[in-house]
Amino acid sequence: MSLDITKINPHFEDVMPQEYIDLVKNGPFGNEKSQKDLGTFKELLEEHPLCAGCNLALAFRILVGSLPNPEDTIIVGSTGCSSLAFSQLALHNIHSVFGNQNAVATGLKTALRLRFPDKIKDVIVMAGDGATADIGLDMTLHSWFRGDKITTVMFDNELYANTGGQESGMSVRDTVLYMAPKGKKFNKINLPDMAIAAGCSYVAVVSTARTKPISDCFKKAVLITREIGPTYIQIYTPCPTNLKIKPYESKKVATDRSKSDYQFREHITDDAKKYLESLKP
Ligand SMILES: Cc1ncc(C[n+]2csc(CCOP(=O)(O)OP(=O)(O)O)c2C)c(N)n1
Ligand SMILES: [Mg+2]
Repeated sequence: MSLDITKINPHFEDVMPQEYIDLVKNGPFGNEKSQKDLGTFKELLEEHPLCAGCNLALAFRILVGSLPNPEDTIIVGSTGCSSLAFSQLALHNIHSVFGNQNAVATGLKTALRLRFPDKIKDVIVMAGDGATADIGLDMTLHSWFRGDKITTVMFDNELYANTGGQESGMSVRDTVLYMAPKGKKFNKINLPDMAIAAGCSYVAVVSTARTKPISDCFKKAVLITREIGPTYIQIYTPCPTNLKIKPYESKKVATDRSKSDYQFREHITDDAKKYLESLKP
């Protein structure tokens, strides 16, 4: 049914834009992809206005290229750098007011469950660290407390990038930013541990240093969310513009941090593990 919606009515084939024809013929609809396939198929996000060397853009591309069922997915975003890319995305998405993304996702998930009780409908939140862990922390935590079946992804560039470089709860202590000239005065929030305590069935910490773990962990999270409960993926996505790093060196920053204080980490509950096992052919 959902796949039928993406197909082109034969009567309109001659007037459809080539971009859309390519998406139907050689895109990810009904044809699951991974990060290793990037560059070989028509992607849902091909252009964006984010800065050169933006790690968030890289993470975003990998995520939308790894959706298990893009034709049955709605992404909820929030204000921030990522919202600039959402407008280029060939997929249903909602822009929520800054910080409200998990509350909006809860309402959406509930409505979809009632309207389509027998169908898979993946609701995925993708937002910055400020939206997720500062102004939206209440909404993030309460969606987890309620056990809402939503996947939450945070693009952690450790600052408010879009508004010129204020500190966020996710900034590292003592970091000096354009708009935090005296340095941040308290520690980085440990949101992965809070997610575990709040009842997430699966939590992963990854970075743009390596693309495969982003794809693998995200796929696991979306599948677990469907049947077991909320999941959380935190991706370190350093911002070259605010950190004053040359675009071509920004990935190296991710690599260095992934070897020190931003290492790969994964938490999975027994139920979630069993469920993933049950999906294996
Ligand atoms: C309700 C509300 N408060 C504040 C803002 C201003 N604002 C826009 S983007 C942003 C920071 C976003 O930071 P983050 O979520 O970390 O995303 P990033 O830009 O770093 O990707 C803020 C404070 C807003 N648009 N709406
Ligand atoms: Mg940010």
